[in-house]
Amino acid sequence: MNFKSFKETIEKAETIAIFSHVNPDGDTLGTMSALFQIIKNYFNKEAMMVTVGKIPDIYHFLPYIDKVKTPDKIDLTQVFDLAIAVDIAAKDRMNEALPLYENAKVKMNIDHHKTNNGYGDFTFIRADASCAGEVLFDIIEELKIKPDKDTAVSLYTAILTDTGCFRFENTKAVTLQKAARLIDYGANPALISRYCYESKPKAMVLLQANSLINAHFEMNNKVAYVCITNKDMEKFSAQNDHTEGIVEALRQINTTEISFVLKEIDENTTKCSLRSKTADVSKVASVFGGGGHTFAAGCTIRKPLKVACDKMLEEIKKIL
Ligand SMILES: [Mn+2]
Repeated sequence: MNFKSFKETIEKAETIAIFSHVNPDGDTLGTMSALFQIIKNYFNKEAMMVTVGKIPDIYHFLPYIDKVKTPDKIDLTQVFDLAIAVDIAAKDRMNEALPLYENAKVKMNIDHHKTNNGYGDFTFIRADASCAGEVLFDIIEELKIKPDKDTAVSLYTAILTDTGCFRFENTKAVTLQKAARLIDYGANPALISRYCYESKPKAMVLLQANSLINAHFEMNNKVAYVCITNKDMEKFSAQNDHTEGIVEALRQINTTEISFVLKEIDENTTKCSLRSKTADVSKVASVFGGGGHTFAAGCTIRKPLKVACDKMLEEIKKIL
């Protein structure tokens, strides 16, 4: 990895945009917020932060996150000197913001998804890293750039959330060592945990309870899944990001090998999140044009909820 190219590319650029993926999570937002601050404090430059979809309420504590723009608030024909995608496995995860990335003169890609095909002129992709935030932390440490307190908060949030509070397989000794260094730089672990895990809206907790009560089980309880309709969402006044955590709750069951959540988007579109304990669910997701990691993947299926469900079960049975 050519760390110098990170520095030189940012130094050369006058206008910079940073992209996070659609329906942003703690890693893509934390990494974007950290990169924004590094560009601001170390390189003395302003960058524009872009995302698609709603930023979950729990992440509003992240520094500068109120500056993030959605495509409807941006002139998508402008040409940036540099566009940087963070935590974006595939370009189409930028959705409506993609033209802005494509139009940029130079493109950078910072990620940790093994399915990332290496789009962009300068790529920093490490599948062994726990999250995109860890890749960025490695880059700045290599360049001897010291994160300030707020930057440490953003990077710590990326690591904390993508490792599921240091519980998932991507948690390694180096992950904890890096998290510890970020605490030394000023990140407050108890406070960040409280923001991320104990600040859930009531609608989210009730939607999760309702989903678990109505969960389905297949193949001797090895497969656990739920289907969430728009009606369910209305019933609890739930927002799209309120489905987060349900698929992990299903995996917690001791018999579960693979869990998935199907969410109705409209009558012909269904979103799917997959988790597993040992099977490679990124393979299942890629059948439907999605991707992700071995134990955590996702896809969008252009079928009605019921049909998508049957197709998903069919594919899962092939790998179990
Ligand atoms: Mn990530």
